[in-house]
Amino acid sequence: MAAQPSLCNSPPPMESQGKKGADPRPPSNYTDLISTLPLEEGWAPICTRKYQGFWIPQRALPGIMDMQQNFKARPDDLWVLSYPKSGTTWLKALAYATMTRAQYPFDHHPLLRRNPHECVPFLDRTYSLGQASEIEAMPSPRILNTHLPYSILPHTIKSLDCKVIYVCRDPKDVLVSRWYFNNGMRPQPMEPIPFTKAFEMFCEGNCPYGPIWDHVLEYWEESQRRPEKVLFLKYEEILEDPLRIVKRLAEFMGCPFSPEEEKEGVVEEVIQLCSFDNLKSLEVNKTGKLHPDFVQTNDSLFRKGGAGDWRNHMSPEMARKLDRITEQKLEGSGLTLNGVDVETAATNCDVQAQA
Ligand code: PAP
Repeated sequence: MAAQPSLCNSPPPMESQGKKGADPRPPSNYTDLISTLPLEEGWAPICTRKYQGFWIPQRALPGIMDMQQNFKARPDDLWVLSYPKSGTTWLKALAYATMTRAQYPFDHHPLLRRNPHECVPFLDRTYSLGQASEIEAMPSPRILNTHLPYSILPHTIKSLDCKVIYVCRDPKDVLVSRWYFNNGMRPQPMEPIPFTKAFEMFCEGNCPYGPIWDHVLEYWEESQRRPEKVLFLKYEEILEDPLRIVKRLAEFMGCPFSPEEEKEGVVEEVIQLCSFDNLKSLEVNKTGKLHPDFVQTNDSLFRKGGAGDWRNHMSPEMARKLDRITEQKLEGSGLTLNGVDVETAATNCDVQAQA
């Protein structure tokens, strides 16, 4: 369904591998299999292939297949997992700041000099770049990240019962965030994807790592089965009550805040360090890049923040349609996802990311 010329073989965008000549490459023996998988180009320059039920970015697939076969989990690995554009960057920062709070003073913290994605590696990319050895060299306990759905995770993560923190977000805001991010990747003279086209593709489940509902449901069901191992969070609840969530996060990670820490305001310090405004204002997040070949600078990860920006892009009918699909897909699961609902949105202002 590509209306644009194919970009599948063009230089790599942010969600795909770099092309630096010196980078070791992942094994190419998956290429034949990948070429047989259904192809989707509507989100160009990200081209996706339907792999084990999900639209996975084509450039990431060799690395992901390599990871599925060869990744060696450790029992104390902590996984930060998400559907893209659901709050990954924020959760990485919060988990990393929580885990390392005794190691670094807050005014000299690595998060002040490094983007959260550098502190918590995104394995889909690391493996695509052929840099798995960097992950193997990390000291324990490691905090690691992937956008893979539960069913596609390397099996050692499951067999070793690793802890998982998953964050989800209102699909309407995920779509808007994805749309901006994707448009930022489109080289001149490509026009932005018309929002109505992005909306239709998203509603059909066609979006990188989608369908979103299947992704979220897999982790939701796992969190119901094994709550001590899978912590399921919503972006909107972190916005609403960051103090409660960060304390919960620390307990889950096995490093609860002591009464003294609470009295000294350490939880608030973690929240402040990882806040949207703080991270967005840092030089590394204004001008830095995660890889020299990426089109975007890190500021594309800190666009607007908050809940409800969908109102500025969707008609109430479109929002109702997407809400209805979400409700149908999640029916019977006990999970709801519609952060700021259509009726409330008509009267309230945005819930901004001021945590
Ligand atoms: P990724 O999947 O590419 O890693 P991810 O971090 O999941 O992206 O999502 C980006 C969204 O999180 C952006 O939302 P927006 O487009 O609606 O603005 C970004 O602004 C938001 N975000 C990033 N950091 C924070 C933060 N510290 N607090 C709140 N929201 C944040």
